[in-house]
Amino acid sequence: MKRNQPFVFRLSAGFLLVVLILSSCTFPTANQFVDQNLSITQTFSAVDASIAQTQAAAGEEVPLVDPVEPVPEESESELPTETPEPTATIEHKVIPGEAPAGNQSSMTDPSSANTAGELRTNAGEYFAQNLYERPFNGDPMDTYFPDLDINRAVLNKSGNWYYETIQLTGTSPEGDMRGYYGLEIDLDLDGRGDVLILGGQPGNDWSTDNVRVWQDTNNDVGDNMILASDPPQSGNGYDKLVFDAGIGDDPDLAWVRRSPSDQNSVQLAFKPSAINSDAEFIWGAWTDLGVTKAEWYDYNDHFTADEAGSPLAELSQYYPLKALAQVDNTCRWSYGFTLEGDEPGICAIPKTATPTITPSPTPNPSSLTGIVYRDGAGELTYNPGETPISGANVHLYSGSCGSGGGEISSTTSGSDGRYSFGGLTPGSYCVDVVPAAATYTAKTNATTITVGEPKTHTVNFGYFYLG
Ligand SMILES: [Ca+2]
Ligand SMILES: [Ca+2]
Ligand SMILES: [Ca+2]
Ligand SMILES: [Ca+2]
Repeated sequence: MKRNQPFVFRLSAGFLLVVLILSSCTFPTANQFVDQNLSITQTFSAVDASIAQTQAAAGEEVPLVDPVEPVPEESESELPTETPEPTATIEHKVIPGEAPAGNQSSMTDPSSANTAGELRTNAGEYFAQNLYERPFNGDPMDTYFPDLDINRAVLNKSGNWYYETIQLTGTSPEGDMRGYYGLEIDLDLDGRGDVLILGGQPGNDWSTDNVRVWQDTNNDVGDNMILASDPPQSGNGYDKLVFDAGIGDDPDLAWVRRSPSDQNSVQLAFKPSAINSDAEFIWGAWTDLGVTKAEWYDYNDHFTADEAGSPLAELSQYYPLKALAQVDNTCRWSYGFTLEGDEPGICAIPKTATPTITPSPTPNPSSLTGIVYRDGAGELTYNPGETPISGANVHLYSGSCGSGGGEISSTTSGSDGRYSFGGLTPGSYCVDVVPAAATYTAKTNATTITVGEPKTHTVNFGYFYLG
């Protein structure tokens, strides 16, 4: 960051953005990650070149660049001490806190650790739909990058920060996290990413070093066919770099670190303003240490399947990995709203993800049974041994007795006097019986039953003095 100081404050924020837009949107390539200072130098070399081009093209002075102090690149690191200026420091006003526990939005991703020895992946790779599982070097795929292999990604919001936690399979052999880590956000849910946030080579403390935020200003991420591969790329992908290692309108916009509680996890923090304070969006996690070019998103629009190669040994004619390697991403999930299932690029919605809130109808509907009998004792209570009446007509009505509900069903008692109705869903019913021979002095009245939890209801119908 120190090397940034003289540069930043010879520019206004507004002019800086112009420069950033005009300059390359790439982030340091795989070979540069080992030297963050080198990558920063190169970034600003590119910006300086853009300044010169802008001046030449416009044929005018750019007053916000100090014309009397052209600074040789090799002396930039000494400038803060040699020419201290009141504004010559990126002053962070706020720093993210602890990522909250919880799981406001998350997705899982396959680990390729188990098949790495066979130089292949076996899940999570679908080039045609912009879904990658490529935590390997390109051909011959003999180096596996556990620190690029996403297992899970979680997004939570707490206070004025979004926190993304990416759980990787492991670290580098040296214990480092070598890649760029972050997420792509689709604000208008059209399957085209709108914001890309990536933070590289995180250390143990929150830092804006190597953290960049891009926007797509002309909605061409995804090219002609959203998410689907359609090279050659005709658009410019993420074309506007709005935050670069603390440089931008807000020096505190986005941060990265390793998780203090899990050595295999990386955390990003960003302000809602990075995503237009949109509270409902679709997002997906990324790791990248290969192509690392924001303007080439979606990668399956930039590369053909043949150029990109494939990690699917024996399953793909394009095996092994070629130009598109050392990258992993997840399917996409919603934040702040419930997916309907037809949104572009989302993870498959498991059936258990949409629990039904209707407690009924019950899986095993209730039933109603009973015996029609000749009540020898006359108390209208069935006693074993009393004479069953067969051929009696038993009627079932909706609603409680006397409510005027219509007849639902009817049946006839069997030779043992028994009847039954099945398939009763919760509610009230009225059951009544008319014997085949209708001479009696007393009978069990029509009876209301209330069906709730699945069970077998019993109503017996006795007749006293059936003659
Ligand atoms: Ca993975
Ligand atoms: Ca979009
Ligand atoms: Ca496309
Ligand atoms: Ca674009």
